[in-house]
Amino acid sequence: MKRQMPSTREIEQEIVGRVKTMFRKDFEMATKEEIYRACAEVVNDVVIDNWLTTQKSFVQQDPKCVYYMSMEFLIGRLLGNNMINMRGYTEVMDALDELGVDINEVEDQEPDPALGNGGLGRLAACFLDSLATLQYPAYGCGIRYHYGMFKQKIEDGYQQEVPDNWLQTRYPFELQRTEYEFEVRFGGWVRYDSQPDGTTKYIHEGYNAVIATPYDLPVTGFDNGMVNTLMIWDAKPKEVFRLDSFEKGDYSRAVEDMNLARNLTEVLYPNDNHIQGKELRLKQQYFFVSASIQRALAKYLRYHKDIKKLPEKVVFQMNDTHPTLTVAELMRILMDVHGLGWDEAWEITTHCVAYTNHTIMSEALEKWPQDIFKRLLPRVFMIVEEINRRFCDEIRAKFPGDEDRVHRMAILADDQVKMAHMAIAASYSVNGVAALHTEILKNVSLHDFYEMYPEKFNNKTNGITQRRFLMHGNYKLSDWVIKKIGRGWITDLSQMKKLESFVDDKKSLDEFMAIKLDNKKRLAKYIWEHNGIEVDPNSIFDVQVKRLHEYKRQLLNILHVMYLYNQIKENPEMDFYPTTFIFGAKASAGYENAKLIIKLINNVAAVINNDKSIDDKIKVVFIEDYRVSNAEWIFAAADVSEQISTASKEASGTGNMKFMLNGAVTIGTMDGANVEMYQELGGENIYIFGMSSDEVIAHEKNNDYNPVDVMNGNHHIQKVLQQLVNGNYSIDNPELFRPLYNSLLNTQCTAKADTYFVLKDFASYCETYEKIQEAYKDKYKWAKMALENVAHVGKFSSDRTIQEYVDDIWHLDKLDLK
Ligand code: 73E
Repeated sequence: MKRQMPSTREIEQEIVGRVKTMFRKDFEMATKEEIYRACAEVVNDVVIDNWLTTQKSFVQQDPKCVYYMSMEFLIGRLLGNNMINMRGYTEVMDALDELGVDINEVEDQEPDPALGNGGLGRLAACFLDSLATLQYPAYGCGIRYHYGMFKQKIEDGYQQEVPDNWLQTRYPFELQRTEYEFEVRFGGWVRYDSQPDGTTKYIHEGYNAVIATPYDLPVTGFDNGMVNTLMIWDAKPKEVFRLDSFEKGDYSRAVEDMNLARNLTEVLYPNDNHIQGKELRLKQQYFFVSASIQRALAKYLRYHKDIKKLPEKVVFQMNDTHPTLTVAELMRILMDVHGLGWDEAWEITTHCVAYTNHTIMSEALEKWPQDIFKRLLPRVFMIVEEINRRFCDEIRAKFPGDEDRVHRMAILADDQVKMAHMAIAASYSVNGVAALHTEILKNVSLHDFYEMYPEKFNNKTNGITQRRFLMHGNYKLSDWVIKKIGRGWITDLSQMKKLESFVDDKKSLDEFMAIKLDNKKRLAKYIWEHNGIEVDPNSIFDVQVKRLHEYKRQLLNILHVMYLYNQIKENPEMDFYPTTFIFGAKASAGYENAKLIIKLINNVAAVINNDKSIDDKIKVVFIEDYRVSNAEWIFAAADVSEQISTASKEASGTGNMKFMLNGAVTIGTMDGANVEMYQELGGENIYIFGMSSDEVIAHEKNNDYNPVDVMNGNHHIQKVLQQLVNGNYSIDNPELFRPLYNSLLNTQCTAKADTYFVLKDFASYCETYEKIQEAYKDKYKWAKMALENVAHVGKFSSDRTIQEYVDDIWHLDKLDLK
């Protein structure tokens, strides 16, 4: 039976009681942090009962389970999320209100668990939310990084990275599970032992070992009593000192295990869409993959005897190539631990693993040097060699005489281990994350593999959870929608289309825009408190928030702002609707151009915001430390959503969907899921500009794009580019932005220039932006467009995405919680 949250009155008493027993304090003396901890326990109490019930149903019903393998889970804060899903948010808010405390301040005490970089990690979190809400049995498997995504400080316009010590004080939502610890081994060598029956036994010796300890986090479903589990793994040394080595005086060997365990889970690699190829990352991958598989198999074998039937109960979904070691590690365990032969083990493995591709960016492709791989994972490497040998034979059988193809597709080639190739060779399903992306995989990036295994390829367009990104982040709009069309959309977002009946009703449009204005005021206050910049809530809020990457083209956006500023300066009487350009983005620490773009945005902001002559027509704001918690407020306040990546580069995007859900109108390229938003919305409710992905891909292939020609033909671009290097935005050091200038033009050397077609799409972007300016002036026209966006967002719920994964790939049954 589902346990419900207590009444407001009971919650109030419980909070006061908890503060007393946990901190030996009267409520009046408690700090905000103590109140937060008390609230967390009140909510945990309910969550844990439901967690127990869910786990009992697991045992009774013995359903098939998906293990979502991901190096990143960007779950965000849990208190608010769990209160919403337990249907107790209002009750806790009212209880706190009675006690004279603001719920926002209480929620603000929770560290934002930032165990991910961006879209890929946040997608994993949305998927867990939807799995629990749809009542599908699932485990998330990841890493308990001690330091998550760094906190960003802006000093003098530059990004500074500050460590995110989220575990400094006890995290109230995790549960250490020492009873599910497993050993994970690195290094050493493999000894062969011939058996009397003619088979060979492989014995791993001389390794370093760590103990993997899982911490379980509850994943609550919405209003259904379902609580799934996210297990994040931490490492501890097997022996603090190896006594044998220590006695022999080999101190460094003695502390090896200890150091290995210490380093393993220390920090998340803060790179989005980029792989550095550091050995420690390979260790992290093997660590969590091995531990997760061991736990999954232990659970399976507790209730089943026949390991060969594993695919009936278990599926491992690999979130990009990062957990691809799942393939080889499962093979190893099935053969070396459970004694299966190769063919039996391969049969099981290839029916248990599926792979999602998230990017075509070449710098994000995982390739490990074979020597490192072999030294670190000697037995696993042997297995990869055999997978590769058989895979190459299979290619030769299907495409006789095509050795070029064998070389292109091999798992082991060019002294590297190509993780995507292994993932595809072993998976029974390979999916892209938006329709266009999947087509590009099939026709371009993974074309060889598509020709080999067309039946494996399928598309699963990404989605987002409306529980966090509307109910929690924008409760005013959420309440309004409930008033208009009821509550069905909370678990069935397609019902938003019922809002269609209000798009021509002026009274409804007034209410809708009044909520937007309130949300803009809330953000304006945040900006005032954090940036000291005064912005006008009646101006257009134009927002681009996402990781900083050249392909996402924040540079195009800020160059356009520079252009608009020039226009207004040259023509002060020009008709221009005041606009606040809002940016938020973290750059990977070593990504020089990305960091310089942040500096440029801040310098442009400093010049424009202080120019009295333009009458506040433009404001530019860079929001520091963009993350899940402030994202919710930013989406809620946006009028215009900037989704302006170079077509073909953004596999899907999910921010685009969050803006749409909150009634912002998109200006974007035909890239990723924007294409499907366009299909859902019709051309009148979205602003599309720029080259198509086909055009981009053709230019890349023919190598025939010359940005200098574009510049020469457009004096607006010339002026803006000159201003990059004439000190206009960096008086002290006119050369500061030269690297950006060079990246766009590169007149000196032969290196590629303007890889992401910023200048090529510039004119089209400017033209399209003028239409937005025009449209905003017509209040009802704009309101209607914005509401059409909410009404057509149905497809982009992660509930829909998960149902497709279940139907086409995982084949799970819903858990019965009655
Ligand atoms: O388009 C997004 C997509 O919406 C894509 O760039 C992102 O995944 C999102 C969810 O599908 C993504 N991140 C990474 N690859 N694709 C990535 C690669 C390496 C390290 C960390 C993240």
